[in-house]
Amino acid sequence: MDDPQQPDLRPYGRRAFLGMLLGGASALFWARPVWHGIEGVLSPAADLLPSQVRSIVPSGWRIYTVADTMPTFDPASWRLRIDGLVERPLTLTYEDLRAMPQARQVTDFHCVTGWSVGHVRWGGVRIRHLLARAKPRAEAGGLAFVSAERPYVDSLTLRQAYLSDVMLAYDMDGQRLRQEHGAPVRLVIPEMYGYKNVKWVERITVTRAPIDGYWEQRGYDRNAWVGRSNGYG
Ligand SMILES: Nc1nc2c(c(=O)[nH]1)N[C@H]1C(S)=C(S)[C@@H](COP(=O)(O)O)O[C@H]1N2
Ligand SMILES: [Mo]
Repeated sequence: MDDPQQPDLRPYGRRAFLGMLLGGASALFWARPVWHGIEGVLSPAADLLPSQVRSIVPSGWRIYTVADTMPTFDPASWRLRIDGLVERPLTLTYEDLRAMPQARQVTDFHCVTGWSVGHVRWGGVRIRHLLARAKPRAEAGGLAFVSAERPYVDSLTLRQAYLSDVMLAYDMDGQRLRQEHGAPVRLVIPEMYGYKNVKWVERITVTRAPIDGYWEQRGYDRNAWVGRSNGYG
C-alpha cells in the first residue's frame, strides 16, 4: 500500500476567485452556476444549466456529464483495455484490477470552475503499476484515457502519469466508486483540475504524444495544473 499523498496545492485566493468571476465566466457558460470560493458560495442558478450537466450537491461534488445517460457498470462483462504503443496489450476484468496492489490516498479535488472537495479518500491502482505490465514502447510519450461516456476523453504525458499520486480509482470515501462519480474506475490526478480526472475509463491508449481532450478541444489548457493553468498563477 502506498502512503497517503498530500500534494501542496495552492488554495484558491480571493484574487483567483474574483478573476474567475470577472474573466473566466465567458468561456465557462456551462459552469456559471457553481461558484464555490473560499469567500463563500453564490447561489446556483439552476436554470442556466444545459441539460447535459447535472448537479447533485450535498457532498460538495458537482456531477458532470457530457452525454444524456451515464454508462452502467456490469462487473461480469466490464473490461479495461490498455493498448496502443505497448509491448503487451492488456485486457483486465474488474477482479483483475482489484487483485492488483491497492494504492490509497487522501487528496483534494478542484474543478477549474472554482469548486473544490477536500480530503477525498481514494483507493485504486497506480497507473505506473498498469504500465509496468503493459510496457510502453520507447517512442511512447502520452496516454489517452477514453471514457465509456462518449465523446469524453483526456490525456496525460507519460511523465505526468507516473506522478506518485496518480491513480485509477475504484473506491471513494470507503465505498466502491458510485456510478455518478465514474464507476467502476476514474482517473485521479490531484495536481490537475477536475476535467483531467476522466470518469468511466474503459480504455487507456498509449500514444506518441498527448492528444487534446474533450475540454481542451473547447479551449482549456492541456496541462491543467491546479493554480497555474487556464490563466491562474
Ligand atoms: N466522462 C466524464 N468525465 C469527467 C467529466 C465528464 O463530464 N464526463 N467532467 C470532468 C470535470 S470538468 C470534473 S470537475 C469532474 C467532476 O467529477 P464528478 O462528476 O465526480 O463530481 O469530472 C471530470 N471527468
Ligand atoms: Mo471541472
